[in-house]
Amino acid sequence: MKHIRKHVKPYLPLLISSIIFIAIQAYLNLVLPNIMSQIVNVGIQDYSQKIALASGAVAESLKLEQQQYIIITGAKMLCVAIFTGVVTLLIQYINAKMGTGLARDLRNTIFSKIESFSSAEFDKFSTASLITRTTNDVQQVQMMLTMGVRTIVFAPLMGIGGVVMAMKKAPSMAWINALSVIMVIGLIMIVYSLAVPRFKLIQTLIDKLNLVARESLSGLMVVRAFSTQKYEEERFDKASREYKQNNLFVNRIMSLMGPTMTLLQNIVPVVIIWIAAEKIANSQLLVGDMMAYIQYSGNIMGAFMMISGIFVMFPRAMVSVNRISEVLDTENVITEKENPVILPIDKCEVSFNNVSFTYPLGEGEVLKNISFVAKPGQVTAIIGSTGCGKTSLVNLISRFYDVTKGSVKINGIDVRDMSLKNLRDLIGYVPQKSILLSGTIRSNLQSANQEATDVEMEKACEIAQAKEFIERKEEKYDYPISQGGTNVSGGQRQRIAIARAVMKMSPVYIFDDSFSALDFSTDLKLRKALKENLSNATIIIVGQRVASIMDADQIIVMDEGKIVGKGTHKELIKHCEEYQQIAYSQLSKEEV
Ligand code: TTP
Ligand code: MG
Repeated sequence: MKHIRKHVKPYLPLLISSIIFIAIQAYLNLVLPNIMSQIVNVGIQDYSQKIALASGAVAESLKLEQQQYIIITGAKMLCVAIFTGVVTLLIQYINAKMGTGLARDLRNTIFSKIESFSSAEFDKFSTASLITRTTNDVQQVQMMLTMGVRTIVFAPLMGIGGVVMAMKKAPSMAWINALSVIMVIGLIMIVYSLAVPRFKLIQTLIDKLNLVARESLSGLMVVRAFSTQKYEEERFDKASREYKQNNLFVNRIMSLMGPTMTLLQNIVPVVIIWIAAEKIANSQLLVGDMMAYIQYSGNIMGAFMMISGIFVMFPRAMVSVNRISEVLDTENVITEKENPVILPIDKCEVSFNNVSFTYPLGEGEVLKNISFVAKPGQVTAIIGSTGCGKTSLVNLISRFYDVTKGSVKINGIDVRDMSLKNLRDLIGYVPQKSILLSGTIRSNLQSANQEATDVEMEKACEIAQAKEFIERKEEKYDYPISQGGTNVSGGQRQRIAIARAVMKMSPVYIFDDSFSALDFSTDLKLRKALKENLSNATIIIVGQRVASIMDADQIIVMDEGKIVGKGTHKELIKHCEEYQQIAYSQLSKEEV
């Protein structure tokens, strides 16, 4: 709740003015029946009696007076009604402004919080759930605020005011109101107990629906290739059916309320007229008062009805509030020290010192006792079978995760002591799965370095062997890139991602299996260009192909999370069994 409170704060003036207008609206609503009863009691009943008793000219002037009275009082009613309309409009306007504004702020806060998440936090929430939390859950909160404020202020005023006014008009009929209120409360309680338990369920079902839809849409190609449309359809159908059933249940119950209330609202006036008729005949009650009484009893029931709406909405919104708080309260695992060290963007030596690592949600150590030094001006290659922990290892340098034991240091400074921005400024990183953002080639490249000139950009693309295919395109650097970069080939995507990293002109480069989609000759040209142009940089290359790493200054051979060999190609081929196996499976005797 504290997050919501914090977000409401800027809207306090709006909130207060909304409350004031709502109070005015309630007051006007209470005044109206009273004026109406005057028309009937005085304007019709009193004057008619007087006119009946008078005669001739007196009667004529009384008739005129009666007409005037009715017109003036009617005009009063009209004014009140128009004023009520204006006030209602104002309330709607203020509430809409407040609600949408608050929702926007809240969404922004959640979004920036999510942006600060590291992989560890992303593992905790699913992407689908994060999306629902930023959209649907915020919407629930927005609804609660706008409707809630209205109800919390308006309904009690209306209810209490209605009771007071009704008691004034006809105290002897109070039991009718009491009875109708009891019936309304009973109805609310039944609906409440049936519907509320489903709300939490509905919110999780939206997550699930979102997840299934996202998965089968983003993996559409795979679904088609394996002809699993039917399976996916059934999966979606199941999720959607479950959602539908619960929603239907809740809505059916809720929609029962409408007709039942209408029934009550129509029965009560009949009862009132029935009882009042006798009192009127006995001159214990005025007709106008009875009419006002009917309206007040309607107001009282309406107030309870509104409160019931809140009772239903509130638990639902609370579920959403909690889901939002869960995101906002998540403590980032990767945090900065108070006075972080800032290293100059200069030569960097990366060292692993007895590093062990376990994934936050995983079991068992993925990396065990890793120690090595990657020196500036050198290429350090990491090779090993799939799943041996290469990606996990390089991810520790950029602090996508933190080490469990040991330390990763840059120029002797623990990466955990550095400012995150500084750390990441030092590193040009090409992930194993190259991801481009929607936009153009230019916007993707510039995301790494806003200040880079066109010449620098072209140079980076030349190094990454991307220049040629980019310049063959009609739009060149303004070639549009679709979401995820799916409209360029895998190899092209990799090369744009490499160019993007090179654009940073950072002292450390990490290429996680980044040449896998390139043919041998491009691979060779690219590595040569890297060596020539980034001669001072610390380059760490994760690779699968011996051919592409055999000329590295240092090769680290990994197996099941451990380092099993370290050295140059020549040394390893002599002494390291695992390396020999990999090398002989890929190269001919002469090549080795
Ligand atoms: P990786 O570090 O991804 O292994 P790798 O990069 O050597 O493999 P590849 O050549 O295929 O790219 O994974 C090592 C282990 O860590 C593996 O058992 C899976 C596990 N793991 C997680 O539990 N969570 C993760 O986010 C990742 C990336 C890996
Ligand atoms: Mg990997």
